[in-house]
Amino acid sequence: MQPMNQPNQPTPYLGVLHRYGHLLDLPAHTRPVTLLEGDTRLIPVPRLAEELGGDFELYVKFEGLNPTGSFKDRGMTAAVSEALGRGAKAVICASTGNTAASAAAYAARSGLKAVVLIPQGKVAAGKLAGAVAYGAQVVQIEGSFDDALAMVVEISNKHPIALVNSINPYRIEGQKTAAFEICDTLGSAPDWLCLPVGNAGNITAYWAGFRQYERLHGTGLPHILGVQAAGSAPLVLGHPVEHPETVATAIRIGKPARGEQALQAAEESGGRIIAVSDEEILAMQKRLAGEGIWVEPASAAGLAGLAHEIAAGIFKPQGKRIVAVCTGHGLKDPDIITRAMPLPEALPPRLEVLEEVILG
Ligand code: AN7
Repeated sequence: MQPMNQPNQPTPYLGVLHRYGHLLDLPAHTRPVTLLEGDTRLIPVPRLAEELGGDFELYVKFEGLNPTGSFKDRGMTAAVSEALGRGAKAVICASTGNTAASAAAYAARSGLKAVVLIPQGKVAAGKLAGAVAYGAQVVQIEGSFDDALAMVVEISNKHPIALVNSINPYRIEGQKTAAFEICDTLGSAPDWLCLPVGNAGNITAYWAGFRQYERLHGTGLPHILGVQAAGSAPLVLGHPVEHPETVATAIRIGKPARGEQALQAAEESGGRIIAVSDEEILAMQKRLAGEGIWVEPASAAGLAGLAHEIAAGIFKPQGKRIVAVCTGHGLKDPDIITRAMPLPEALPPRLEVLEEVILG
């Protein structure tokens, strides 16, 4: 008998713990909970590179393509899997929004209760809606993210509720997978990695991930450019910011929990941490959207920092391979676009009117 023609059976993708779990320091009791996060695209943006004034390779690692629309899902799959395996019944976090949505989704997936604390009035609509949709108990704190974080640390020390902020080491373990993916895609580490910095978990994890891959596979190490918003730039100023402010609400953080590690990552890698203005962040958000990549404001900060340094003549990109991490999807924060948007013109349903308007 002739064998039947089989359609191509691609290897199934089963999430970052399945793909990279052997490289992550997770306890044996870990019970994987996944939404098939990770495996995000590295999108080449040659036109943007040219506009920025250089002959160099530029890629966007678009982390907004994760299941809940941000990079947080990589660390959250690890943290919630560990909490579930240890027998936790609930998880808790403080959040500027994305961590909340991610914790809520992974808790829902594993049947755990999620409690999320957010700073009052400063969380983008898509993030709050996500946390609510996934069934989390959402509490607003009349204070900043930093106040909320101090509270969840205290309450998780007192009660059997698993803390899933990036203070939790398993968040960093899972988050390292983004660095592994970049090396696997490019065949080596890029020359530079630029990314936004808020509570500093992501930059800490990237650096740990790149170092681990260098030890294992000799993939080299990137220089890291971490970028804060000027109104929330404790790592640039060298002291905490009591009342952080920025349009990039995701990184409106005045006392980064892993600030020391962020500074160390920047220094060890031969990179730096800088600040850019809200105007520069929004301008870069617009330029990226012009490439068809809509990211939330905070996510444009890394590239805004790169653009700033090139324009100032501090950074010479020629011949380099650069990856910019865009941490969250634009859909998270639609208000930032619609707020300044004139309502689209309303027309009667007649072809000649439409022709007049679009063809002039
Ligand atoms: C889109 O969700 O801190 O430096 O509570 O949502 O690892 O904190 C979010 C942070 C960058 C900064 N981009 O990353 C939270 C939260 C986006 C973010 C950051 C965040 P970290």
